[in-house]
Amino acid sequence: MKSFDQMCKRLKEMIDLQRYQHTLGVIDTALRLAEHYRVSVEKAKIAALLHDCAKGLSKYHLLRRLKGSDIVVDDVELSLEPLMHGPVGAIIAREEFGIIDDEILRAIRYHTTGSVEMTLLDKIIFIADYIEPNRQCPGIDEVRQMAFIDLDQAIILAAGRTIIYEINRHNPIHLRTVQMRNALLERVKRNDKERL
Ligand code: DGI
Ligand code: FE
Ligand code: FE
Repeated sequence: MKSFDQMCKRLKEMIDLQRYQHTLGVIDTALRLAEHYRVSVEKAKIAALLHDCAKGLSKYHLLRRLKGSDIVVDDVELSLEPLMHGPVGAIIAREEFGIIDDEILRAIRYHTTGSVEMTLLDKIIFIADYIEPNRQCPGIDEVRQMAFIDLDQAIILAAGRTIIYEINRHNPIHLRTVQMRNALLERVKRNDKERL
């Protein structure tokens, strides 16, 4: 594995400056969340650094990377370019950055759609990506505050906003985005009942 500085240098050559600045924001936010929720800050730092490493690739190169890899994607992921950079990012993190830690690789793999059974690290990368300081969208401050109070509620808010946004643009919603939200709603409901 390369040193963190070497990885930063390599990443800078792969994505544009704006994406790199977004990445620095995600690292900063992910580190604060990792400390707050007592997750490995080392893993959070690397997953955040590499989460968008495939974002600069064209559809042709995304597809080429997927072909011949052992990462399986479904038809919706294949049909929507924005959904391909997570899986391909995990491939590049492993093949070009030498990351072998499965927890880091899956956090990168699922950072756009989420998944039904998310680890704490998955959740931290998912929400850090959404709330990092360079991001601006209506209602984001509510998600920013919620992220440090209840991670599941924050993801429910973020996923809900993404789903509404994509539906308004007549885009398909990935099943995993919906399944993640359903699973978290169920979990929050269970926790509320237990507290009564
Ligand atoms: O790569 P980023 O811009 O930092 O953020 P991201 O990886 O979370 O998301 C990339 C895009 O994917 C973003 O515009 C939201 C979109 N997206 C997430 N889930 C879905 C989706 N788009 C569609 N059509 N369906 C989804 O389920
Ligand atoms: Fe992304
Ligand atoms: Fe991102």
